[in-house]
Amino acid sequence: MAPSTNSDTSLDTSRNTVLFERARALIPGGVNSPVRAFKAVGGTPRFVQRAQGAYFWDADGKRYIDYIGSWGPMILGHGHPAVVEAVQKAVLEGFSYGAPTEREIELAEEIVKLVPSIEMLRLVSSGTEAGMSAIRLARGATGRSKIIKFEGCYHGHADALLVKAGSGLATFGNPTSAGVPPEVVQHTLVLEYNHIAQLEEAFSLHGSSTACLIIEPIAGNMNFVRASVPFMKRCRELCTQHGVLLVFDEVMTGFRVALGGAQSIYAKSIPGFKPDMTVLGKVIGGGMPLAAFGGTRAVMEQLAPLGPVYQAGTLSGNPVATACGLATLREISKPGFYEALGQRTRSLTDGLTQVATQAGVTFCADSEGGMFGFFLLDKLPQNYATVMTTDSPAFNRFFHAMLDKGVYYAPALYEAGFVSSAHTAADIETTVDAAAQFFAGR
Ligand code: KE4
Repeated sequence: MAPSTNSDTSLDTSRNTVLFERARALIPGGVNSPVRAFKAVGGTPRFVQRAQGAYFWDADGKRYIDYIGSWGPMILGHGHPAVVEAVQKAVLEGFSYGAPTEREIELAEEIVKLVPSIEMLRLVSSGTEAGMSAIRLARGATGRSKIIKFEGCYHGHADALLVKAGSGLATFGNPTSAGVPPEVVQHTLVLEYNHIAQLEEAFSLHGSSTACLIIEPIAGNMNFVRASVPFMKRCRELCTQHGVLLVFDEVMTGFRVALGGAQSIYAKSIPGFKPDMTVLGKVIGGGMPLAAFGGTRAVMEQLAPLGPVYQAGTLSGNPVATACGLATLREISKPGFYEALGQRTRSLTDGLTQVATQAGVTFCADSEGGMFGFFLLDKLPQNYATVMTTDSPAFNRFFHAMLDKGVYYAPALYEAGFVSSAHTAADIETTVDAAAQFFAGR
């Protein structure tokens, strides 16, 4: 199939283009997850040939500094020796058994030790599966149907969660996807992130019939938006008052922003703060398909085979994935890991902010642990609507300029970025210099 022309209409013979054409013939959009298609930023996705440390090489052999890291899992960088060794050993013992293993217990023990709000947990294979199961469990445990989520937060693609805000205050949502019947989302209430008055009104209207409130505590699906402490405190108070389960979706923030996740950060400002359930993914699998949901014993024991809430999975607790996850958790638990990672990430956001400001570019950024976000806005946004006021053509120009210079950011202005322990000070300097060149010449 002849390669398509690239943006400057010259014949683009890059192998990425050839592969993209081949992929699009057989896989919808040429990708197995939509955001990878570069639809938001335009251009040709880079097909990864291999990755090591902070880098990957595309199908043309070009090296990129990788600030996606598989959308969060690769907190140690690609191919960490201890993780590779653990996976190599595990595969020689077998790929999958469909039967319990000691390593699932070891991983559960590690997670429970690091996340005190989790007394029991169930391992699954994706964040979507974990979020979907947590919602079902919340509904089963409370006997209630309604759920509350927030605009701009993404919790995977389970039907009940593919919802956009309805028109007006505290109304129930409309599907964001074809194929989701309105009756499936009729119980999902979508509120504005960080809007305390709206939250209070929603609870006054629906608190007694709501099973759970699910939230990304630092919303990485709005690039990087923190829930304010007063807002999070109010979420906890209202959930407690109305018997609603507070579900923390830490698929992205778990073990990424801190060893104890975002909940450990809120617990520093809100004495005794704990969610009732936590959804985990990404980092706990170290790059292999593994996620989890956990919470209090009383809630988790409602799950089959103990209780009436059904949930299952052929590859749940997969022995190779648990080996990968366990090796990852052991590395990130080492003293000083997050202090060093946080400083490295902050050096990136501070450097980018400095060169943008020097060039007179409207720019702001924020970071926590190994997760960061930046905005072509004059101040950090507090909700989705503000994030989406960003000048997307300007973002796209920045994205492609950096891509051309071998710096790989998320191909969408509403996605977060990630720094690994493999990123060096030199990598950060190279990145900041590339941004400075773009800002100077924009
Ligand atoms: P997965 O089903 O993709 O493993 O996890 C769903 C999910 C749940 N909760 C949060 C907070 C998430 O960020 C995600 C998935 N994140 C996206 C990136 N924003 C994964 C990338 C993709 O969809 O390809």
